[in-house]
Amino acid sequence: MPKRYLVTAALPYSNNRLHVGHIAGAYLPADTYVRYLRARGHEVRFICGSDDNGVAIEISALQEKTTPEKICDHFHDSQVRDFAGLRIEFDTYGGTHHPDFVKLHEQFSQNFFRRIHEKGYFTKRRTKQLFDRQADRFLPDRFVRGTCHHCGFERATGDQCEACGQMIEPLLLKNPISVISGQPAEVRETTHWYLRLSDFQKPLQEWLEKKQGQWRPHVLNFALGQIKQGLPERSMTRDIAWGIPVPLDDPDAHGKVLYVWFDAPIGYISFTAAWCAAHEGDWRGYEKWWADPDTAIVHFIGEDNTVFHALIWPAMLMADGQYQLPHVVVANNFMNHRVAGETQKISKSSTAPDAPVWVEEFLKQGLDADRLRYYLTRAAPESARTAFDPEEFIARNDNELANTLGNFVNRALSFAVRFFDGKVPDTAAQTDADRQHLVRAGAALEKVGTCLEEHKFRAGLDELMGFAGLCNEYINSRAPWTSRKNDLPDCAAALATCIHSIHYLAVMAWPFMPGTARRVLQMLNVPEAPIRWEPPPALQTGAALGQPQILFAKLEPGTIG
Ligand code: B3M
Ligand code: ZN
Repeated sequence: MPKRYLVTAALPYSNNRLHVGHIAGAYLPADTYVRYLRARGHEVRFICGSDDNGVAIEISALQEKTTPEKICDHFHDSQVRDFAGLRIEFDTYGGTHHPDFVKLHEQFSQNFFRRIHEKGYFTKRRTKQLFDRQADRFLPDRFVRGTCHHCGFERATGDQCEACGQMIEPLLLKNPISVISGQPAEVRETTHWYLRLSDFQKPLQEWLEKKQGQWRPHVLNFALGQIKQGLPERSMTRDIAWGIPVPLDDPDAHGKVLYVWFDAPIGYISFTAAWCAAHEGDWRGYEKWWADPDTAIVHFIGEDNTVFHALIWPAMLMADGQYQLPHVVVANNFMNHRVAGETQKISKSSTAPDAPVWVEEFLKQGLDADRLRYYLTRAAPESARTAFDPEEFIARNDNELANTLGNFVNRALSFAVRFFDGKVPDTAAQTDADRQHLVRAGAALEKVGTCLEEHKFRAGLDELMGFAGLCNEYINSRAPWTSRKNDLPDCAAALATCIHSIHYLAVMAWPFMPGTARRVLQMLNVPEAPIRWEPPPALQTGAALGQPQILFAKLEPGTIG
């Protein structure tokens, strides 16, 4: 039954270039999933955009001696280019402070805050906060660093510990240091509005427990573990200048902005509304996606965003009570980088600026983006951290894409050009082996589909490549190069079966490698039409095929630095 899906991928902060860890973590699996859902005939909106507000952007602007607007502008555009280069195609790519989106976004965020406030779920509290005397400003979130009070990691930021993933209570950080001046931070008083997450502990737990068996265990275990420890109240306002003003008629709110993690997920909603305004003439169309239980909301995120998407955002949604809760939160772990036999974290400070793990740098090399999509799905950190390994990238490209998938396609189609005048051969002499092979093709299509349905992208690609392997075995065992000399009808039937399998491969490859799927369809001379996830019909005997090309050339060692 066709259904409606609203799929989101985490909003990347607009203060950094995208790297393969981001792509493998959230954007590529989301794009793969969306392509599959569409091929199944579902109605889908795929929403993303830049996360423009908050402390991270303000710090970048301070460091670069420029304005937050300029930083956002620059990186928003770079993100748009990177996604396009990788064929990751959102319906809309918004930005929480982008000129085309900020007005709606501000309205949605402020109304959301006001409604929760009216319902009494915030506690206004005068509290102590870390302060930088030299810079004369408070130090929220990432403006401060220190030793994690959970695990002892020494460079934890004041919002979340990178090592253990847990939320940080900045006042509990040991040896807190200001990121602006490098000086030890001191403590001063200020006022903030805290969301009482503890009010939602029970409903969150009940909701999450119902997701057992459907969500990845590491997401559920993490979220349920946090609930067990007890959810602290979290301040939803900040003492910084860049962001969305706190919409309260209260002198204490003056000069404060919403916490970026309050407004960012609301971006998913406001960008949907912006899409509706631009394409349907009425922003209110977003309700069909957000308030109608016939729509399944699916969030793709990286592991460090789990606490926000599995606990805080659902608590906000429960407090507000107007929208649906997420149907699934799909989280991947981090992807590191293997350099000279060592595993390193990918980051601006430790990764070479021209390393191929930066999407922009990868694309500069002129390699087909599908090779990267393939590798990143093959090495996807679905249940544990993995690493981008340039040597493995080349080996998989050569052994799998070139030798297994590309070789089969090329062998079969070149043979048809040489000996069947570039036309689809006759199937009249089809054998049991041919029929069985097509049964296997149908089964593979179904298995890949089930994997994608269950967000098992790696396993889905394994199935696809398993079938490509069977195709090679099949053509070897049917040996059309032999039957050509002594049994032409048999040769024709075998080759027609190969061509039919290639059509299956194109359908299965579409979610993973859309450019490749298109090229294969061109080689089959099948007209461009939306891909449908169903067994493709046999091409007509005598129909002209297109021009075969090498699908994937092998790569020289060292191509990917
Ligand atoms: N910008 C964090 C990140 O990029 C954050 C995601 C927001 S999703 C609403 O890791
Ligand atoms: Zn920690």
